[in-house]
Amino acid sequence: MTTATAEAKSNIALIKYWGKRDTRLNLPSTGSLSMTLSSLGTRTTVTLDGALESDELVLNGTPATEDALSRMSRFLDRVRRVGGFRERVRVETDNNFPTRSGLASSASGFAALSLAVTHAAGMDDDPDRLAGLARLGSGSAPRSLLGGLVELQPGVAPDGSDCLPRQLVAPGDWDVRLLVAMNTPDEKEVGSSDGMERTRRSSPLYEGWLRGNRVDLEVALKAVRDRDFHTLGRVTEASCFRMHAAAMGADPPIFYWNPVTLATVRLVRDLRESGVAGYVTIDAGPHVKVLCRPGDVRTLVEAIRGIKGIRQVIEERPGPGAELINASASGPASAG
Ligand code: 2P0
Repeated sequence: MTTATAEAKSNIALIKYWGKRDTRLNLPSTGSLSMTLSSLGTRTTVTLDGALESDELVLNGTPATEDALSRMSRFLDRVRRVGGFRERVRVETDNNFPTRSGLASSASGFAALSLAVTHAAGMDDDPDRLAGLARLGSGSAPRSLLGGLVELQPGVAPDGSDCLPRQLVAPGDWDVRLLVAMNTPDEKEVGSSDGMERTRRSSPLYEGWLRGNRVDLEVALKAVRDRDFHTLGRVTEASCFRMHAAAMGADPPIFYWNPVTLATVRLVRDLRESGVAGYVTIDAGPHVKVLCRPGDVRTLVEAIRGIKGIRQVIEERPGPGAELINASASGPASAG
């Protein structure tokens, strides 16, 4: 048996990924730009066990649903093929935030799992290969492998070999904050993969979203290079609203917002008019994340906490990339 534990933080896209150019290889149609978080994340322990007949998944101390297990097992089958091993895998994973609620649990989950399982299987630690594997699990997972601000290019290669994450700013090199305003512990109704596929197939706004994204990403990359906070904030909001507009244009339409989401958006806009610079982004769930600078954190947090329906506001800063916590072996993983 060999075991390894890895930790990965969640990431939030400022320039969103929404739609795939290849669904089998999970390749994005658009580039994206994200911030890896400092506290919300996943810790995963993987054990390769020759005595197991099937993969096992324990999520936050409870055996996972059939759906979650089969998604993970399909992913592990691909890792087994690449890594040339046969053992079934026991996976124990803990998220320190609600799963499937639009807080990027699949990004941190598949980043941590990829790192842990490749290590437990004794595969080489080539970062590009690791990113490729993580992407097969979840399109946003390669971004969680790196810390700070990260770009993920869609690439053009049919095999996805040029779809790789790149660190733009290391944690600590630009002190921006992201306030995560949680308003419900409920799971989202439409998962990201289904939502983006439905948008691609049925929303007449999808083409416009793709065109807008290319421009938004260029603007955002320059803003990051120039450390131009306001331009980054404005384009962050634009990317978010364009993504959601494209999703709302799908058939049937996809709404991730609830009334508290909209109340939070309006509050942040009103505060901005009075000189408090926060910019919102929203993922495939109802929570609002607010990009801001350190000096505006207190005012924003106090104001957001005053909104009826807000349960918790978590302050995040650019955080670390995925890390191996420990690994041990009681015999080599057999090559298959
Ligand atoms: C993002 N999201 O860029 C976008 C914005 C949600 C909204 O990436 O199908 O779980 O596994 O590639 O990575 C969430 O989608 O979807 C996501 P798959 P994933 O963060």
